[in-house]
Amino acid sequence: MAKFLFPEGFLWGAATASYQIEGSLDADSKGESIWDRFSHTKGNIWNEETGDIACDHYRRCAEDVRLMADIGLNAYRFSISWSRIFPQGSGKANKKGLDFYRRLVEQLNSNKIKSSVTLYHWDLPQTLQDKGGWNNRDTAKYFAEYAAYVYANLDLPVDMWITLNEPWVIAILGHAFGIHAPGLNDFNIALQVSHNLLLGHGLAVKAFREAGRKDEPIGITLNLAPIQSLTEKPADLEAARRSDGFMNRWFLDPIFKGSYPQDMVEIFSRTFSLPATEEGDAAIIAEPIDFLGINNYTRILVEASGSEDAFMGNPINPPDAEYTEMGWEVYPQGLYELLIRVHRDYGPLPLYITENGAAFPDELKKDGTIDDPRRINYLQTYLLETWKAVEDGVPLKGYFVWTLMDNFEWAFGFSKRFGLIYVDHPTQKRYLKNSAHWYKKMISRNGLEA
Ligand code: IFM
Repeated sequence: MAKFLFPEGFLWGAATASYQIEGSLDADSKGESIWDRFSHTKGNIWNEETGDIACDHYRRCAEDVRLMADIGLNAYRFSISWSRIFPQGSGKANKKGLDFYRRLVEQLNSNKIKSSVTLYHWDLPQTLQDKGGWNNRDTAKYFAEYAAYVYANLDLPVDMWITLNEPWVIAILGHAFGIHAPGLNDFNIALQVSHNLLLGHGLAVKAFREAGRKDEPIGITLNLAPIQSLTEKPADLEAARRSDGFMNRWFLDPIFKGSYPQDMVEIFSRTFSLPATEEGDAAIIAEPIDFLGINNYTRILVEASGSEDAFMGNPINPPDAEYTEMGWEVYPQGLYELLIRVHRDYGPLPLYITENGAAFPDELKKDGTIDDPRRINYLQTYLLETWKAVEDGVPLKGYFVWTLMDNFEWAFGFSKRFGLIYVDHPTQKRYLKNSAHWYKKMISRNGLEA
């Protein structure tokens, strides 16, 4: 049997996000977030579900850290809920909110699990949304102030800091497609939001350097996908190039090259208003970072849409491919392609896969087991491609499965199970799936056997 071992010190983790697991929606003076508001608005979420209780992780945190230790994770990525720390978004801080995360980091540290802290995974304080949310440039400044408070007061060693999770999703799904909070449908706003998010990221990185948390790295997590053209026809190739500009380069270029991609500026400006910017923004956004976090689940295959001004091709779902419960094509070789490309075009800098995983319809058997071979196969094949990328020189330092436990999958409520741990939501009982046992073995070998 061949072995595919990863470099020593490689991080093997799982990831979560505050709103998806914590519950305790107003405990210890937490303020309302846009996801509280959005999920309580009829028609937004499958089966009218909400994150009010979610996995009750706010109260079951110690048990959950024990489960992480059982699986053998050496890293855990979680996010801080801004409205626990600043219930009104800014102004007076709520010490009790931060205490929860301090306890969590303490428990992780004492279990030798490295902590990866995301400062923003989508749950903006509602009071800031009432002032325009991310469409308001001031939100970037409030974000940096909140971040600075956390840097100064989460006074325990933290292993990695991540400013934002998936700004593309925040801007586009939340402000152009209306399927995520705050539920807007305006592409002009989405473009402005993308800029303000990037600005908030840059300001938070600057504040981090000023906070003097030496030896702790900071970066950002982007959702990236390899984009492929259905054919070699010039129109399809052009559609793929634009789709890549929209999905990937619109965020990568300003962060790593100091400017928005010129082709996309030109294409967007045919139909939309470009974001309002101020002098100095580009330099703030390009403030150097220590690593890039990549979330990847699938590839995007496109053909030309027929419209001259389209910024995205028509997506194609090959009929003979395998799909996850989200309808996402299982395409492991795309992760290899993506890692090589990001390293080539934006490196050299350490990379992490901060999310990768799959939802499948899992079934809890009477004996408390969950047999999830398709998830194991997904993880195994994606990790094999990851291994190849490392062999070919990509400085990848860690991998986080999405997700630790079945949780609130945004507009899909609890209907999609991505977890290594099965959560029976009515009882909140947790059960390790076979994939968790598989992951544990893989971590103990520091690699795959195939
Ligand atoms: O659940 C989400 C997560 O919050 C962000 N990345 C994608 C995951 C699966 O949809």
